[in-house]
Amino acid sequence: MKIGIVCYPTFGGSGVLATELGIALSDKGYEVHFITYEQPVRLTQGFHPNIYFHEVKVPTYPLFDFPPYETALASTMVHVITTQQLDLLHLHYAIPHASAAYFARQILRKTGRDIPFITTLHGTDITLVGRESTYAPVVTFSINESDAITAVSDSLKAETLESFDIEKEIHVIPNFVDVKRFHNTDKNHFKKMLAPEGERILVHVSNFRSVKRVPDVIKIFAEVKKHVPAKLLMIGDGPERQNTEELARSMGLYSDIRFLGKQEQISEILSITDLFILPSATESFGLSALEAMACSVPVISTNAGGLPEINVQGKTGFLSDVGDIEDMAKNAIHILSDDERLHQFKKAAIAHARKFEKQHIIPQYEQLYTDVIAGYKRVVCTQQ
Ligand code: GMT
Repeated sequence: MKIGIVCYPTFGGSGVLATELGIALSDKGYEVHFITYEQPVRLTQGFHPNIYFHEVKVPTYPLFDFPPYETALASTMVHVITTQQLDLLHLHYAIPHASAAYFARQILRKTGRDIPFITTLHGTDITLVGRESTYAPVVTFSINESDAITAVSDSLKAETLESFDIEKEIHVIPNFVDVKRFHNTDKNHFKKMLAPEGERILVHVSNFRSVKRVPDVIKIFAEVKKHVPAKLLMIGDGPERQNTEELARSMGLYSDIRFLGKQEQISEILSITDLFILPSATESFGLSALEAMACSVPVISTNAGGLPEINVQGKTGFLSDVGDIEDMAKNAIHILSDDERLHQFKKAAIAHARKFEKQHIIPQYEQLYTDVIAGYKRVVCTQQ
């Protein structure tokens, strides 16, 4: 089967998941064609003979204050589907991928070709951006035109049905983790460099957008440090980074916090981590927390969106209301202040993460691809 995967190539969760899915499918013998504007970040590690990358080029022109990416994407889809004879398109993040795919399919139908497409909803395409009135009519239409719709959590499915007039079934296929790559390895020499006095290491990973409430991480850390010797590693980059660094400085914490920017070898950092902090205002799933759990790291998070589906209260970590810094700090101190308790939380975190191992989840996508292609052929035949 030849599958086209359309995604954002950046460090955001939807692009990471799409790339991991493409790699897993290629390992199983599928031919995978990524269509996006840059080489996806996780695709830069290792060579995959079954994977192709087709760059979407958006030519500039003095008239274009906003270069028309969606038009360039639809045209690239048409070229790739035609020349590579793809069987299916799988779109990650609805905007603008689903509407571009609808457009490409209309063009292809004029030439007698046809192809089904599946849209996977990831989060902010539904919970924040997609429901804005400037986008909502196109998002609703193009989701409904998809031959199948998936959401990464029960919570995201419920939010989609609440916010949009959806006429089709939404299949929940949770995100997954590759435990061969995300597992705890011995990096004690590295730990000694970052925490020479044996301090606990706390980590936050995100794209530093306001939805992640990154300043809350600093405030939680300030409370933790009053009770437990600790260091904080901040991984990722984005619009809130500067504010957050300023906050850390103004609170006199800068020497105990390292802002490491975008990192590719996250599992090495997670291997020396004692606690993962994710205080998001909304989070459809929380892939970064699952990757931390796979490396035996317990999680302090909010109870927003799909987080209760991966973080188990009192077992793999704790969940608090959005903005309740005091409660998150109290729970962090509870986990970190006792070696044996920390050990139990670490064991529970990895055990729960294993339920989301890629070999349990990839077959669900494979089955959906087979069903969609079979259903699509039947519909096309009866229409002829
Ligand atoms: O918030 C991000 O990290 C990026 C965003 C995206 O769509 O690229 O992530 C969303 O998709 C991830 C993969 O399915 C989920 O794990 C994240 O929870 C989700 N982010 C939000 O809902 C805020």
